[in-house]
Amino acid sequence: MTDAPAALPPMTLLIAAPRGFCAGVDRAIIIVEKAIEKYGAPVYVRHEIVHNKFVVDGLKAKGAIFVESLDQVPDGVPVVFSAHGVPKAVPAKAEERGLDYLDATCPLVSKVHRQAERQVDAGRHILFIGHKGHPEVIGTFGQVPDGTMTLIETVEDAEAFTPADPANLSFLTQTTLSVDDTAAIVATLLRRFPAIHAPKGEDICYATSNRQTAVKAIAGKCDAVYVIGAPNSSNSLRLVEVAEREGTPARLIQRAADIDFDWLKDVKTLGLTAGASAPEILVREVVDRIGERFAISEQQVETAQEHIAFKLPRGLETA
Ligand code: 0K2
Ligand code: SF4
Repeated sequence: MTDAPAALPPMTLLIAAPRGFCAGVDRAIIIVEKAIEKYGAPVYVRHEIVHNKFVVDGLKAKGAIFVESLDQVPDGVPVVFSAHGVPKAVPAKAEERGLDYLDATCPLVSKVHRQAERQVDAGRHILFIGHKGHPEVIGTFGQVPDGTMTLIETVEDAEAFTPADPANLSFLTQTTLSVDDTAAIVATLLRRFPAIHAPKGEDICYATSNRQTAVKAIAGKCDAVYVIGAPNSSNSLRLVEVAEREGTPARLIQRAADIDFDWLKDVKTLGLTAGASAPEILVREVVDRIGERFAISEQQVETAQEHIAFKLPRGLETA
């Protein structure tokens, strides 16, 4: 007689919504795919189109070649700029070399670029709230002349900044920041510089803030949270921080192979979400892998619905 298989331990999965791809990521990936259809392979892409290895590997298989600098793009082949945006010098250089280029910068990042130009035209010095070295920050700094923008990463930076002219300041932000940390930095700037010019709307984009609200809604009810996303994905890292601040241990994983079943040993309720650059197929992969070891019951917890889509650049709509 064979033993009956031991019953799997129960686990509730609370799956945050919205999660995963945003409209800017969708658009950026479609731009690369359509560029390959239109021009034929290879199409070069400057920087990871979005910060996700699975996405990048999928596009490589279709004929995309990823490089970090325009200098690595040979003459006569098309190049796509990533969703995070590029300094003005990059398209200028592409034009100088006669390269066909397609700009996959998210329209919400481009909006911040235009605001930066406007502030400088109005004679204001810009305090840019963001993370040093991130490609979006490099791209936004590259919209304005050197010396017209100062990076503010923390409340301490906001306390320490000494302006040449406190009456002519403005602030802008990276699109993928922590909503709560940014509010604290902005409050410090407003207290110190009451005349500072604020952006019209939020620069932190709808997708970033919706995903943070959604993970906040589940984290308190969970014993642990997994965020699916890449270690260089700013918006994904922020989701881990938000969950941890609710007092729940949280970790970033790229896909099912990264699941630590020791860490899940005593977990009865696990929260799951995904950054704006992480495809839903990886969420399903993680759920299925956990389902091999636990008797799972899945619940979606929706805090908002998203119906945003961005137009493709001219010339690609029909490709
Ligand atoms: O969150 P990040 O800016 O690091 O970028 P990704 O993870 O690629 O997500 C897409 C957002 C791109 C621009 O905002
Ligand atoms: Fe655009 Fe926001 Fe998505 Fe970045 S996270 S690509 S700013 S919609």
